[in-house]
Amino acid sequence: MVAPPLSPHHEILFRRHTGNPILTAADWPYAANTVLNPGATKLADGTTVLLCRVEDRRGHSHLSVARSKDGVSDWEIDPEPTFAADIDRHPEEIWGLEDPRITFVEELGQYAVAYTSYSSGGPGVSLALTEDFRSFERLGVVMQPDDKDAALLPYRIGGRWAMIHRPITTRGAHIWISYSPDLRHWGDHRIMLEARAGAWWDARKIGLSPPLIETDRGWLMIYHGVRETCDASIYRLGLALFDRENPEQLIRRGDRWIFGPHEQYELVGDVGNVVFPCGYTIADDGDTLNLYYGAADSTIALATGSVQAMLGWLDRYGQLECVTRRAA
Ligand code: BMA
Repeated sequence: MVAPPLSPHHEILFRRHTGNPILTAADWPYAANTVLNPGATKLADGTTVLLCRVEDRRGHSHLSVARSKDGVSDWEIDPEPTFAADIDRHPEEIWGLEDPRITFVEELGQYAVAYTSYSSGGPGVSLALTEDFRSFERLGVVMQPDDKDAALLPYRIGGRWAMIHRPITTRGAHIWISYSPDLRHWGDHRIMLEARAGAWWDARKIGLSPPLIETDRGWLMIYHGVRETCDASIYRLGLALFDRENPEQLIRRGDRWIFGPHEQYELVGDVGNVVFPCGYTIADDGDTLNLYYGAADSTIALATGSVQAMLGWLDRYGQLECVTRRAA
């Protein structure tokens, strides 16, 4: 399948790596159906860690670590699942673990991993802590089903931890923020960004993609918007900017998508027409952003952009928006 040519008049914010997809099930040291939607981080020694979702032929997923010095090649993949369902102690993981998002939390000296625990009641959000991506301490379910697309902010805001997530309510699939004194008890739930309606590219269903990016102008959010057509759902990415001290305060929201499925590996797979990033790393220049994404729910791909370019783009294509805040 080949997509029609793109207009040369759109601004390009992300360039795909020429070696895409950079990781596939064929690279895995054990049998896997697909590898997708990795969380990402860079360790203190510069190693890129991808916490990859690996789906087996039952349809259940677990998480496995791939490490690389340059974040592109020579991946060392754990020979067995790194972080898999523990159904006896955590029945909420009965149908697997999906879509991890990693935040380094300096106060704890640990990485927080927010992931989808696929329970028999639907997908919920679970949280785990790790120092080394070898052993994990589970904090259990922090947002009950139906909820996903979650990531923790790296430090307390006004004394409280903050987490972004995407519950589905009768009003639709919007992005929410919630607060906690201890990472276990969550409340003060507020809508942060709403899906638009009608013909918009991000109508009806949106969700956080990778964790928020801290910039000198605020928290930059890359979010996914889902366009439902009679043929398929198309997963594309957009941008929004939030106040640094008060992250539920929207500053600007882009009116058009910045990245969408176009290459064959994004169009064809278990679920075609999907680009789905759960993680990024930032290069030593403090600006170059390596975005790791699941392509067509089947493989892992990489695209590179610039944080400053995204902020500049938001100045041109972003609109100030008043969001009505509603309590849960
Ligand atoms: C979302 C999540 C992702 C998946 C995407 C596209 O709801 O389940 O894991 O990549 O749908 O199928």
